[in-house]
Amino acid sequence: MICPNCHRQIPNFSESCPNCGIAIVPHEQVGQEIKIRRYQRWVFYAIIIVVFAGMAAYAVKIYLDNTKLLEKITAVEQENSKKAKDLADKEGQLTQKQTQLTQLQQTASESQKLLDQKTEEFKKTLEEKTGQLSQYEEFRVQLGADNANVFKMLTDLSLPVSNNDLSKIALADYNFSGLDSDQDGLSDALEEALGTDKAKADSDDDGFPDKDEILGGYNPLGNGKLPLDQKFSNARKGLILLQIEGQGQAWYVGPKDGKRYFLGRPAEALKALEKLGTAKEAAAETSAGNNENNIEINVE
Ligand SMILES: [Ca+2]
Ligand SMILES: [Ca+2]
Ligand SMILES: [Ca+2]
Repeated sequence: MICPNCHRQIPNFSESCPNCGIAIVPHEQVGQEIKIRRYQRWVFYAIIIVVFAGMAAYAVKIYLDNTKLLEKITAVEQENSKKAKDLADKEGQLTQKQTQLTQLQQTASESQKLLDQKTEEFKKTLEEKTGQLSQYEEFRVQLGADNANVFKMLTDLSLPVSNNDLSKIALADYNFSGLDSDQDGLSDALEEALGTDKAKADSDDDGFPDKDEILGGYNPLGNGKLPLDQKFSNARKGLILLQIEGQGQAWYVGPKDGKRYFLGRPAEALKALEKLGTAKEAAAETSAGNNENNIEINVE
């Protein structure tokens, strides 16, 4: 056999080279060694393949996971987009509701304002009526015993009236006679009831006498016309009105012409009624217990 180191001939089955001294390995041992080495190589290859396969599988898994994650993210984004749209819609509706609420609040505020105004007007009217009633009561208390019966008849038949309402009814050319200090054709008593100056024929110095102005429908105490109201007058036809803001002067509203006829103060009123027509019958009806606020008097 040949030494594998010094390549010289050596005896078969030598355990070492007699020339160079290197240990000689037998052929069987070499074959075994080669088998082991091959086996190890295949194991190494197998490990490498397994590792690569594992890495590839892991990469595929990561890829699939990523794909799923991306799908989930896309779905979530779509859902978020939908929710954002819903939110925008809700905000739009909320804005609309707020606008409606503001409008309702404005309407409520206006209604409240109107209510306050009406309440205020009602209070004012109530105060006026209360004032008129107290004046009326005061006037009743001031009346003397002589006037009591006449007054009772008048109050049973009459309605209280304010000066303002009285001015809405046209004046009839009747009962102007009596003491006339300023000689303007209107008696002092009538001028007291009308509010004109009984010492001046032309109370407002406009060149037109009081009588001409008042019978013509003009204001004898200033510019313009009287606030005549035919509807108001018509509603009071046939009634006796008692002027509670003055001295209790009585007026009769003609049932035909709707004008007011001066009856004078309570004591004088009965005479005036007698002159007008059927005051006696009216008084008799009153004493008999008939309290209707309307009597028939013929006005010629
Ligand atoms: Ca006069
Ligand atoms: Ca006068
Ligand atoms: Ca005048």
